[in-house]
Amino acid sequence: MKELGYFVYQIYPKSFKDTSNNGIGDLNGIRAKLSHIADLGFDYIWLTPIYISPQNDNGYDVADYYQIDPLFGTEAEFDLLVEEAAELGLKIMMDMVFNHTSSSHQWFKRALNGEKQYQDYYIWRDEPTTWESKFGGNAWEYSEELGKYYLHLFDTSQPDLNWENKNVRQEIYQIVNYWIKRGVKGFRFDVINLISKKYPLVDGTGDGRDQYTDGPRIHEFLKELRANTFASDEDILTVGEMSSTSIAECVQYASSKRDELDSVFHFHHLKVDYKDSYKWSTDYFDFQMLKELLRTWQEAMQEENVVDTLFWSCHDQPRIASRFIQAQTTEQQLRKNKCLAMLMYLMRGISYIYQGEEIGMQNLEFSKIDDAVDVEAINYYNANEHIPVEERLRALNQKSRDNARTPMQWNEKGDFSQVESWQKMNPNYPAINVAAQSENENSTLNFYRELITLKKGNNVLTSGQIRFIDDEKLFIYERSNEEEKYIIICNLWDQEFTYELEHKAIINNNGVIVNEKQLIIPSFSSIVLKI
Ligand code: TEU
Repeated sequence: MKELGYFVYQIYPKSFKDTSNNGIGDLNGIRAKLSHIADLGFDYIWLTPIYISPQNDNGYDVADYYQIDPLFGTEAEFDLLVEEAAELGLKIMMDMVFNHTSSSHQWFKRALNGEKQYQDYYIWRDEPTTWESKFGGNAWEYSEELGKYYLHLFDTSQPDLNWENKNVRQEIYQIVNYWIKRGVKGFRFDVINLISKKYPLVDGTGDGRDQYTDGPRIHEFLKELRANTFASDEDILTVGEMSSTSIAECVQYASSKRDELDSVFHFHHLKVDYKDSYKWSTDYFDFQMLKELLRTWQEAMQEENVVDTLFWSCHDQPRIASRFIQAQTTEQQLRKNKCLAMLMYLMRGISYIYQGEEIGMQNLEFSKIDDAVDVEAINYYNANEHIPVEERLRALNQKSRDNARTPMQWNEKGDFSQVESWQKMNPNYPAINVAAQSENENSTLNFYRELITLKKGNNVLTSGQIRFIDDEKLFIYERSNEEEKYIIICNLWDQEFTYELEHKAIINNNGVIVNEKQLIIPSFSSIVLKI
């Protein structure tokens, strides 16, 4: 089992740091900022896709798995990045997108050109099923060239690969092994639980997800992938991104007994602000659901001795600082940032922190649809003309993936790029930036540093047992082993609560007033007590 104390920093290269003055972040930008990541105490850097791509889905549409997109830099710069990161104790984790390729990949082009061998790399049907694409619309696109429909669970420019074809699987193993040879020490597999489709292909229920999610051959495929690639190196950390999955499946994906993956990403806890499961709903938060979901998953993963992942953010989620109950003042916002961090990262699992989260970066105000860049956001906006414009913009403000993809705010001038950036920077950069927070002891950034240091140096907080304590308004859990016990209490609300407790030592305090037997916990505050 992999270490539960690992911390992974996720970089969205396009928006991290531009050094080539084209408004797009690059590998040299990452190299220039490695010490920011190393100083915070991270073990791994996960890079979202940097391969050659038409960028219709920001690199998740790969046209060549073997080459770095010149947009981001050169092959030599990548090697330097791996080397320089290693010198600082950081390993590189690459994003592997194998559910689909780009339609510009030569395999797809050759398929359209009539090469039967490559047609079998993809999934075709004479008539579409009713399946819906994750980005809206039907999941089948007609090909004039072949007179058939191909499957694309995401954008039309992302045709799904046919994993039933052994040649496809062999190609994939070759790709993974190629990156292992280049010194990569981790893999994040994009929507990996969608690769096994149920045959024959039929409509199924709803949007069709029951026909391809956690499909019939998924565990076999993952075992084969591992055996042919990363099984050879115990040092490699793998994580699978799972779409609409279940605890039972995840326990199997990440069980050390089954030889599939080391860990999984699951997203249920990030749908607690989806009213009636609808992503674009606004001004909604179900605290009980958040508590229940985190508790159930944590308990199940612990019971099965499986590694869980802890995360609030990634490039597909709105900014966590802007989610749930809204802070009314800057002071409250600061407490909220810290409270969220403490709640998540002292639980049991490998922690993933997304660029900008460590300084509490926030969602964008969308004043017009032109502010949106993401294909999913634009599709939602265009498909919902019956909803008033202001309401749609509000939904984008709260839920669009664009919120996560605005450039990193390095100092009071922004300092992401010398020229206009590919995506507008959040105008709050003079107030929220790395430089200002580095100098401020009380900042969100320094709290993340403190929390990472605290957890990594503490056996109980990494590998101790977790137990949840039910409370109507507070989020409370204990971490313990035979010798020690810690209790973590978090108030995610904009009101004060009290909690009766006999305690001994306080190792962390965030505005909580401690009386002899009672804690007074102001809005958005949290505390770790040693019992
Ligand atoms: O995302 C998978 C996925 O299904 C969701 O995160 C989805 O994009 C989101 O819920 C829509 O609201 C992965 C990548 O992380 C994402 O960036 C890609 O767009 C997607 O796969 C396709 O490769």
